[in-house]
Amino acid sequence: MRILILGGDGYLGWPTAMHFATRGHEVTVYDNYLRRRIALETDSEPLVSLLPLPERASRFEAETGKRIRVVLGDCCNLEQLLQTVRETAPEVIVHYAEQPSAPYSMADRGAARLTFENNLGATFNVIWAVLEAAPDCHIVKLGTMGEYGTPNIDIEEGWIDVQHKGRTQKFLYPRQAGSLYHTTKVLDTDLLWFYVRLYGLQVTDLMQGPVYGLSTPEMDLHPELATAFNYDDIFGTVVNRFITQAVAGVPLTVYGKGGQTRGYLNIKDTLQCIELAANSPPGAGQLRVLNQFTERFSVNQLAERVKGVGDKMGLSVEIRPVDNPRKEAEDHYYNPAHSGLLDLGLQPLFLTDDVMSAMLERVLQHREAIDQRKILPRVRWNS
Ligand code: USQ
Repeated sequence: MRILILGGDGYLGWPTAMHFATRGHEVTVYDNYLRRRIALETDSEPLVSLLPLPERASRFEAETGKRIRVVLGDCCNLEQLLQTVRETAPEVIVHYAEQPSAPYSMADRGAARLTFENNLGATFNVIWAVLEAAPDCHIVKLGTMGEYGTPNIDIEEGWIDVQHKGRTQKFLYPRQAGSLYHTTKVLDTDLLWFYVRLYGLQVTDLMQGPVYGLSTPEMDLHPELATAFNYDDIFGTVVNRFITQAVAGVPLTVYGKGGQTRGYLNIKDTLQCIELAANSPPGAGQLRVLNQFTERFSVNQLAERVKGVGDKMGLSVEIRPVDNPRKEAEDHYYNPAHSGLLDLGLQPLFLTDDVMSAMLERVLQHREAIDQRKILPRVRWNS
């Protein structure tokens, strides 16, 4: 397949590009380094610094003989994006090109505006680039489980049948996100659904939970092929943060009561999910929504498990709850469906003790690079 990966420099974008290129697909990555710029501005650089994309692609070619074409461009520039879509004639576009940090989106007015304009502007332009230059292309879009929030009823996979006064209609499942970032993803979904309904686009919208991990077969080929592994409060997701905190000897930062439950997945499973979605397009005029996670646990359960494995490795891990910087339910019902990707063939890789100890070992190799000033929360939701 000809695959265009928007946001191909990111935590998920770069491993996705290598994954598809290794399997013989024709891969182009497109990125404007927005995440790198925000990381610099907010003092949130990843654990190991990254080569520029063209140099990473050269390293990948040297290791595998496979080529990844790199275009440095901005999805918010429609002409630039259109040109790339015309040149690459993609059969699949994987759209990751969004500001992905909930805390950043809540930092101040400037960060909120950037998140809003970038995320909605990018999705709008992706839609129009496809309509004008590749109308049969399948858009695989990264949404988030956070679109649903934490309702007090079961979460379905994208859609729900509503019965009202004796009649029934299928609607998008109600969404109520807990940050502006998550809300931009809600708005993306509505925008995509509009263009699917009225213009016949084909879209898979993946509601993904927090991802963890720093190893894929391709990343493991050479240190210069690593992805952006963040442990700071801005870009670091909770599993990656707790693993790094355990290594640094910093008490694990459970926010509030720690009953917050989410659906998690290994970065290797993200790659499986994207590939499964790309291999089975939903068809013109279809919006397919899949809930993308493999297991769920609360923040407290996660902290206890990291402590258990860390202690066995001699790290003596402490857990110290901190005042929750976010506005979120700390004790809630959470029962989301997630059978769609399993039906497509997903073989989950769970967060076992072995997986955690491999992550701890890997982060231990970079212990000296951990900057403890990046760990405690620096953004409060209501400030
Ligand atoms: N949390 C802690 N301590 C920490 C960090 C986080 O208790 O040190 C808690 C948070 O309060 C939250 C939960 O852990 O309840 C998950 O937080 P997170 O930072 O791992 O995830 P989140 O901010 O929701 O965002 C991440 C990605 C985002 C993706 C989302 C999926 O950054 O791009 O969309 O996970 S989901 O959470 O399902 O919406």
